[in-house]
Amino acid sequence: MLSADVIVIGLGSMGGAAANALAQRGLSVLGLERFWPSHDRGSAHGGTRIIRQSYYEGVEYVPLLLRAYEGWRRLEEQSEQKIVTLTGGIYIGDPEEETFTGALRSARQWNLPHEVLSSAEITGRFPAMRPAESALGLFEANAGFVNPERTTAANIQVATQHGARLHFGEAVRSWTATRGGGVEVVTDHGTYGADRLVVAPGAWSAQLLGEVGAPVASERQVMYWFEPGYSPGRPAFEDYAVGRQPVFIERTNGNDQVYGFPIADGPGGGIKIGFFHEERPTDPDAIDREVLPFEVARMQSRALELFPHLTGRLIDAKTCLYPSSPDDHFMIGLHPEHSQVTVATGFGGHGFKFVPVVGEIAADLSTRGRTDLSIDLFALDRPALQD
Ligand code: PYC
Repeated sequence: MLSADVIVIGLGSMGGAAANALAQRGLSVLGLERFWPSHDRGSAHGGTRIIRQSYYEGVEYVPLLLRAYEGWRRLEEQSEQKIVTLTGGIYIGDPEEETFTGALRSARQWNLPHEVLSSAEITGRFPAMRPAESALGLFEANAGFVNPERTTAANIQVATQHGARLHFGEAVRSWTATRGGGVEVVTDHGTYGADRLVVAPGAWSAQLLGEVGAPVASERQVMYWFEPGYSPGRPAFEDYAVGRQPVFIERTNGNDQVYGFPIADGPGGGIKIGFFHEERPTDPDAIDREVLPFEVARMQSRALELFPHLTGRLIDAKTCLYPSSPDDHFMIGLHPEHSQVTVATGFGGHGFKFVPVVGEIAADLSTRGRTDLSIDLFALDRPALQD
């Protein structure tokens, strides 16, 4: 039976980072992934994912984000890949709405560079957007996006350079904690043994983590790319593109929260936009990947509320899966019954920007049983996960 110090289940965003961090600490790592490297079946594709620091979801995330930014730089250096693009970020909401107020709270508490802009100032500076008159925006220059496919490829590359054995196209059927304090993992192709296990199964959490994974909903989400309608007197291509248009999150007048990105691939490209939550739990093995006309129409009419000239054609629409916890906070910790097993899941739609620091935390937990980074918010036994 092939054995290793640590087996990592799932080599997408978080599992790939964990395998990389563990291999760099000198452990023998076996990674198991049901799909191919940098696949588009889960939650780590679509060309762009937001990174930002002023975090309306909770001030507790900020120190982890500062650490993650260091990790992004290191990953770029080690893989010799360009992964990060800082083009600024703006979080727009009504003056009392959490998208804005939460971002402001975290920026103030952690002294993060930021500017508060009125609706007119937002349009003056970023002409493609015309938010509701009452809206306020927090702009941070230090935000932008990372490329998810390159991130996953970079983690795989660096992990392999440090000796990790990574198997693709090999689905895990089950794992068990063994009497001697190790683990045994059964796949389509064989049985493997290790002292420790990291389980980072994303949308497959319910299948691979039993009761611990049960609170994680695998949500079907759609990412859309719309071409602007260009004509004299309207915003030009440059106004929608990287360099001028920031990444954005917006919710005003009680509408559904959206997030999105500037045109990142040159003229002919589109603004990428999606709803934060669509509340469509699905079986990850049976997800409906067809995007229907009514879905496109709903998204385009919502997008027009913020980008009044986003009237061009739909360039593309792709589905992905968000492994979401009930309170939208991550789930990271040692398995409650098997301390040799580290669990990392529940990253929803907002976890990708934390990839390097989650790899570090998973490696800490797996090698030392604890981490010095603050992860109390992600406890596996918190009340929000209990029902
Ligand atoms: O940046 O947090 C984020 C995000 C949420 C949904 C998509 N991106």
